[in-house]
Amino acid sequence: LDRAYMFMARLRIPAGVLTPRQYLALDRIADERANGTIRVTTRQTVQFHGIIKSNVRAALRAIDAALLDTIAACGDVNRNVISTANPYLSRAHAEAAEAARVLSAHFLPRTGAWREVFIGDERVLGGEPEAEPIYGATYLPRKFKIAIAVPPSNDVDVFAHDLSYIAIVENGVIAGYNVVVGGGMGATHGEPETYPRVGDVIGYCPAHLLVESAEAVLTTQRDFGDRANRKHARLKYTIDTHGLDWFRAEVNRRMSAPLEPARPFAFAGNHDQLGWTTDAEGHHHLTLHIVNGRIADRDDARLKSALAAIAGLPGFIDTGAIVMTTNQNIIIARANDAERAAIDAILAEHAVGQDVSRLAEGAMACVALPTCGLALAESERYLPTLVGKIDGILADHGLAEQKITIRMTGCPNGCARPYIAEIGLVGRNPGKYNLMLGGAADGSRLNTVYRENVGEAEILASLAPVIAAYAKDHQPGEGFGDYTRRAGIV
Ligand code: SRM
Ligand code: SF4
Repeated sequence: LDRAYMFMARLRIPAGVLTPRQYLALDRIADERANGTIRVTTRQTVQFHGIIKSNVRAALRAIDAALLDTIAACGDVNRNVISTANPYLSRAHAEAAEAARVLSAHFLPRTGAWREVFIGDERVLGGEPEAEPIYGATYLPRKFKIAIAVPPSNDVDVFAHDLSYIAIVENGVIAGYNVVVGGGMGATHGEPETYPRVGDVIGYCPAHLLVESAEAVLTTQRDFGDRANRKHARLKYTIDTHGLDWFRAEVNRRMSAPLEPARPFAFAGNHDQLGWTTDAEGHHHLTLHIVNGRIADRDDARLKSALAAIAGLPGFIDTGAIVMTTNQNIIIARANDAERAAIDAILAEHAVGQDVSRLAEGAMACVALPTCGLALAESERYLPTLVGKIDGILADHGLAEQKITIRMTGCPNGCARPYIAEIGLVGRNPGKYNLMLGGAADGSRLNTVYRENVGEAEILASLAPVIAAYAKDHQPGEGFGDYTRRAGIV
């Protein structure tokens, strides 16, 4: 007997956009080849869990048949390129999504190995290293992540990735981008030489130099990143080792024109705007809250069936879109008036409510147990319970309507970007977390450890007086994270 191997598959979906038919294909794969659920990730794509070994090839062939793939969704390469959600909102949003697709294609490994191994393409001998014009024979020292934001939304958390672009919109089009480098979340408990870091804005590049600038940053990391110690191999460490000025000069040296001084920008927050919105052309878009990204049918709400019914709506199936967000939500996009009414009816029929607390709206948890081999504590399965309890404290202090970002991970790798949340919870041991406070509401600042290795009772007991003090003393418009800093709580 062989061991009962089980796999996770993560798709590459730059900008997170699917046609309804592609979504329906994924819905079927979840049932036929995986554990019956679809998981929207913090990088705007989806994962399948519980694919048993004998189903792996069939699952990947079905993904390929839907004109999708899992290439470079993992590995020491450029990962799924994310952009501010909903390309249908404005021309600038569409341009940002297109830029994400262009970057994704530009940095896609040229090797045919994925198709040879999983899809059954004929093997081609030789030529592989030469076939990788950017990665060469040894690829990158570590994973590399790119994000694009269209202000005022910082839904993608531009300061958390190796390389980010902040769109500078002039007359409705993207004139260029501020370039942010050196963000990253991963750390290891007890190893202070590993740390989360927010990115630095190093300049501005006009839109036509987007790919060139990305290649300059990525190849600088390729050539100077630490290849001896994987825990020190991300771009953030390369920058801290050599210095930001050196890094900027090296990037400029690789470009046809140097980066210009950064342009002014302002972010309003990093949450998704839930609910219906209508664009200038009259199309409706519904941002649907998905609890920690898990699309499943439960006794109380049949979300998975509802989304499949919506994707299959006559008319919408050909002209609509399903868009993943980097807050683990889904946008049902491009509905006309009649489709909007039908979508509302389907959601009601399947008991999919949208009555979410303000705290739950800004909550994100990584997958963690039972599938993540690196998890030290629960996350996806536990955060909703904790949020419910913190909701009670907020309501006691008249703060039920207060927006607060709360994020939990089952280990310090930071997959739900917890180190920039206003309330961060990072797993230490079963049932125990580091409680972090002081992140900014727009994702621009790291939080700080407030209590170490604490369980639920202590988390609630620690938060209650801070919430009470915030209710009493905060200035008009002052966010929870900003208050905890000003009041000297962290
Ligand atoms: Fe992650 C590893 C899940 C976004 C930092 N991440 C993993 C693995 C594959 C565990 C493993 O290596 O064995 C997790 C799979 C769990 C499972 O059972 O599915 C996992 N990461 C996830 C997802 C699904 C979390 C989620 O709940 O949505 C996200 C999928 C992203 C995607 O679609 O591509 C996910 N991971 C992130 C992010 C956030 C982001 O990219 O915006 C981060 C922090 C940003 C960063 O990279 O600095 C992140 N994941 C890590 C790390 C730490 C990297 C580091 O620099 O130290 C690891 C571990 C590693 O690479 O060694 C990791
Ligand atoms: Fe797993 Fe840790 Fe990432 Fe959570 S943060 S999914 S526990 S690697």
